[in-house]
Amino acid sequence: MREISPLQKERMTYKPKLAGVLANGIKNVKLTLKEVTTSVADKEEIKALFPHVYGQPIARFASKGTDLSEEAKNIGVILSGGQAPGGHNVIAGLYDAIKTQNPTNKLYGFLGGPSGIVEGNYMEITDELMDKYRNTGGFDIIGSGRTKLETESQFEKALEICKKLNISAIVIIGGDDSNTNACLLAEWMKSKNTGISVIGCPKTIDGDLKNDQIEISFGFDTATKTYAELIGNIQRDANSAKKYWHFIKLMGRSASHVCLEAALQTQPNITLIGEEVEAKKQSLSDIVTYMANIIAARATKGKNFGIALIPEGLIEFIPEMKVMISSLNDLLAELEKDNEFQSANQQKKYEIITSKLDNSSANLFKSLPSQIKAQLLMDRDPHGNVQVSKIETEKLLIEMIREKLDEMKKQGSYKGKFSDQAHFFGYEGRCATPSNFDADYCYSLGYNAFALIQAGLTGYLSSIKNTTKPASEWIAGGVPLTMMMNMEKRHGEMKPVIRKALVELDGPVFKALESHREKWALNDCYIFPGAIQYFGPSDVCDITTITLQLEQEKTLVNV
Ligand code: FBP
Repeated sequence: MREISPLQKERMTYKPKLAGVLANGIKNVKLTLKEVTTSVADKEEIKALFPHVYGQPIARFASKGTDLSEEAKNIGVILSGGQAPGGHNVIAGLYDAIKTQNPTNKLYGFLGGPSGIVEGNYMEITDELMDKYRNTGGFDIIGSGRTKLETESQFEKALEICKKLNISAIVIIGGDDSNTNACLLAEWMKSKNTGISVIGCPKTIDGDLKNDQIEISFGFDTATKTYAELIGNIQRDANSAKKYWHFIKLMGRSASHVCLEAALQTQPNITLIGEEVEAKKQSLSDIVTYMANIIAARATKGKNFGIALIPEGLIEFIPEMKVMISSLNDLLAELEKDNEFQSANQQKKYEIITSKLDNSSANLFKSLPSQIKAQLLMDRDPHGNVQVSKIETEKLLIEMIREKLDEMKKQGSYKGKFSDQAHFFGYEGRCATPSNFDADYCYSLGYNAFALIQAGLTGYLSSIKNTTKPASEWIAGGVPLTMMMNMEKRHGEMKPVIRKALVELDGPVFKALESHREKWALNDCYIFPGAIQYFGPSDVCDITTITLQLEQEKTLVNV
């Protein structure tokens, strides 16, 4: 039997492209420090919490000059949070950078996410190990986890292990919450004069870790292309059988970027965008009416089938739900140590909850089907987030739409047949083989992280810009982590966190959807993107997401 697939074997030989400025190695790189920065909000609180790393300048590398340190260094690396295609290539870029600089440098991987550094679980990354994982999806080289790093004792344990392994820098590959960890660790390490720097790399399929300096988080490109392939396949199926309405929930904990990008790639009949629902103050019943009306309008044309995309984070954007979930978060944090609540059966828990919520939230909670109630009460993740991937919004909507259509049938405004299929695409895309874009981008992010370390920086996020251009024109540098922070309520307390980038309703990406969706609702304008291509013409293999193109070029490319 095979040990690896033919594609994986071939893919291992792929040489990722490196950002132009880094292509001759970091010995030929010069650092420029730009303007000083402030946090996106809550400046005084963030400054007080991060006095040693707050307000640092944006860093840029130029290719002429040799002012980075040539000191040999051991580095530790952590993969943190949800998997995203390309994580192994960040490690490969980092590994190649440190070994090129000095073959005696060592790279240690902490196992199972941030808990690895606290518990002292690690392995040395060797040539043999690294070569097995180049250009592959997943985080399985060292594993990942969601442990929150925030206590003095965790930081002390991290320092202890760094001293033992002679580690002078830690690279944390993660999303907003993981890079909040990175910032807290950087601050602590600097405050204690440990000489250990901490650098982050922007990961998340959700696409919500971006700003003027970070054009895209890695994994978004591959994950959305994978979902778009699956949606396209379902569209073909729906268009062939003409008998089902497919409701497809797409991952993305909060922001609807994944859903929006997948919609632009596939042109389905209905696309919900959480941020729009919030801005228009739409209730659950408004959403159901909107969807039912499209279903009814298609039925009048004899089309009892269609495709609806639903963002995973929708539920938290519906104003009434948002209020209820926020009260639930506070309540659950309060009830965490309440023995009566913790030992109660599910029915009793619902009663305790409804007795403590205000009237409108209590009534909304009561009106939900019991499986949704149970899903809403599940444990928050270690960063205090509701685990939206476990809430079956697509099924909730189907149930409510069915009831609405029955009502409309009685009133004579719907004469069709409604048969549904529910899907959730999330985990299917998080470990896909990275696209050429993610393979190259990630490799550059990792390589660049080492340049930031050798430039003596700490509390920075690795930044590669100009990414819609060929890699030879990519710009490398670093963004201070405090620049992206604000204060948010987590587990019932105000905490410093990196602010998520939500879909901008006046931006070119949402506008592209808005200007086409009426046509896509009634006519079948489906696009079938097919599988990601790794070999072949560049305009098929190297093309970036529509989101990135529209955001960077501000033109309606390909739509
Ligand atoms: P990150 O923010 O850590 O990248 O994870 C994002 C995500 O994939 C979300 O889209 C999803 O809601 C969540 O992770 C699922 O978490 P888990 O892997 O713990 O089930």
